[in-house]
Amino acid sequence: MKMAALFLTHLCLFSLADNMNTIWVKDYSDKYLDQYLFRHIMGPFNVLCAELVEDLIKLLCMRKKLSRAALDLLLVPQLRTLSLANYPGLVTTPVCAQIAARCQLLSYLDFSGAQQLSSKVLSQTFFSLPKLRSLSLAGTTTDKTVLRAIVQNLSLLCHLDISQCHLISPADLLLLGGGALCLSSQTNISTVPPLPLVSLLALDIGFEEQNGDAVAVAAYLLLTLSGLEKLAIEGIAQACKLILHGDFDQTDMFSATYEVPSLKEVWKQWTQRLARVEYDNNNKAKEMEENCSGSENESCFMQGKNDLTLRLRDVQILSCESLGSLGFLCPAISSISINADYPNTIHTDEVTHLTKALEGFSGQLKRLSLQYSDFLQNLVDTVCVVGSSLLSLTLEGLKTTPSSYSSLLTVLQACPRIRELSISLEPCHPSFSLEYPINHQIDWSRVHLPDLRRLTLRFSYEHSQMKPHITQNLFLETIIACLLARSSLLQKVSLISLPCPLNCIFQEVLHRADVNQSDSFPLRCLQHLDLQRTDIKMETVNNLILQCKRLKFVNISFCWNICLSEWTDRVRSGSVEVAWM
Ligand SMILES: *[C@@H]1O[C@H](CO)[C@@H](O)[C@H](O)[C@H]1NC(C)=O
Ligand SMILES: *[C@@H]1O[C@H](CO)[C@@H](O)[C@H](O)[C@H]1NC(C)=O
Ligand SMILES: *[C@@H]1O[C@H](CO)[C@@H](O)[C@H](O)[C@H]1NC(C)=O
Ligand SMILES: *[C@@H]1O[C@H](CO)[C@@H](O)[C@H](O)[C@H]1NC(C)=O
Ligand SMILES: *[C@@H]1O[C@H](CO)[C@@H](O)[C@H](O)[C@H]1NC(C)=O
Ligand SMILES: CC(=O)N[C@H]1CO[C@H](CO)[C@@H](O)[C@@H]1O
Repeated sequence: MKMAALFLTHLCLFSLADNMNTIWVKDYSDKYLDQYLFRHIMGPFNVLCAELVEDLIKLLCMRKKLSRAALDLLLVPQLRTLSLANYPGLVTTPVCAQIAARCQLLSYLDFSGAQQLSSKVLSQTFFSLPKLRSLSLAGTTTDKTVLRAIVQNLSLLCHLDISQCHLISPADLLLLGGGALCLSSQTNISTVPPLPLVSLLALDIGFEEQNGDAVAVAAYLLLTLSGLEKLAIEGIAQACKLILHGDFDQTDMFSATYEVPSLKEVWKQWTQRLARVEYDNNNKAKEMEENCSGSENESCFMQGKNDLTLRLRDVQILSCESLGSLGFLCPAISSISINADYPNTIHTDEVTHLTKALEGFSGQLKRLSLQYSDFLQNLVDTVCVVGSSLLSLTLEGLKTTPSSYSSLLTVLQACPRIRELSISLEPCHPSFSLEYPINHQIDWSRVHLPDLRRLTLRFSYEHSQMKPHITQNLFLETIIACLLARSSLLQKVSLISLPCPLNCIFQEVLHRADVNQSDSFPLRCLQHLDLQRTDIKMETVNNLILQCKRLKFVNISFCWNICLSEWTDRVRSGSVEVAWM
């Protein structure tokens, strides 16, 4: 009964979304939209519960049907979450005024990409949203004044994303520490506590390179925002090294320039806080300082047991330097994302350094994400040192040669517990025409990832090309077949623009399913299937729809073997949505 009610609610939402612009909003947009600007509207949506309005907005966003008029009617007082990330164009000054006036219960707000708002409008919006806990302003005109308004007004804020805000300099981030990071002469925020941030994403900010500043800022933030678990800023690992070594003097110039307390002072307060929390006597921290200050020797701290630690779990870093210090100061690290393409992160011949540095995280790392525009085979050792504990692996930008897929096999075998695997590759350059010989000694039964739930293999393609250059590639084909047939918990599969035939792989997997019983059917948990730009045929898609009972969505856009009439005549089964263009 509950299921039925749930289903009915969904149907109603779908219907509302479908008819939003032709029925629900029509009267309002015809008569009022451009003539008046209402602060408050009592409309049909005011009586719905918050979750329903939130679901409706999400649905309209997903279907790209959210209009200005619809938004006017949907900004109701009960809203608690609002994401306009896909609609930067809708986020205008009047819309902000409406949000500030009407939606004061909001705890989650996403304005990513809303470039047309001035920083003044942004700041004023936050005056009336005191309940915000999560805020994304990525890619907006957020500047110092906005940060100040955030610190002064959003005292509950736990999650802040200000990535790609080019008007913020690294030093501006010190504002997030509130009064703790300003000397009393800087009146306004001297009494404000630091934000209770759990996650802060602030990569790609500022225009100029101020590398020295970034490390100092990272050190200040690490010692002040003590609740941080997820952090993406420049210089994290180097800051950990600075803290561990007690090289506080290095930042004296910085603290004088920006009029902040000395890092040593901030460090003292941090150790005292920790001491208060964790020990009855704070002698230990003081003694540690006396014993270790000025020492160039990391092991001094290591001897003092690893008591002084940070809570960071999840970091995005731009440098492979000092990863050892990161691991030592932050023993809970379980997720690392590295952009090796960023200038100076690593050089091709230095992948071995990265591998060595990651060795320190062996057995504890659950997620690894690497952006690396070089050959897949270079990264095999790197993944292997942390593979045994990984639950999620993302590799992006890799180049391939015919022999790369044997490396891919090694990578997969090194990660037996993986649940999410996402790999973006560049196809082999056509000049590598030689087929890489399959070694008959390979024991394919060892390609077994029983916990895999999400699989993405995405090859890049030229937009000028209608279809990728397809060649037989037994190695890659066998790997895909093994994953599809043996990872029976797969829920989401994206195989995009593959450079090898795919249709026959699915046929084969389905064929096996016919033979065996449905409870061992390979794709029985599959819900989402994305096969853009592959050679899949409609007959195979129809069979998948009939056999995969949980399937909800299939994308077969730009699949050149499928024509409009086949798509129109597709089998209807349950509520499977099939996207085609
Ligand atoms: C202090 O706040 C006032 C208004 O609240 C503002 O005009 C002024 O610029 C602020 N001063 C500093 C140093 O930020
Ligand atoms: C600091 O040094 C003294 C004397 O060398 C030693 O007794 C003490 O245990 C050290 N304290 C810490 C926390 O390492
Ligand atoms: C660091 O300290 C340890 C123990 O006090 C010592 O054995 C080691 O030689 C020192 N290393 C350096 C580089 O000073
Ligand atoms: C069908 O299942 C049986 C036992 O579960 C297995 O031995 C056999 O290889 C399967 N057939 C195919 C084609 O996978
Ligand atoms: C399906 O794939 C096409 C082609 O890339 C894409 O433009 C479209 O947004 C996708 N459809 C859905 C509903 O995700
Ligand atoms: C309630 C509250 O603290 N409001 C503050 C919001 O921020 C502005 C300026 O940034 C302050 O002037 C308000 O006092």
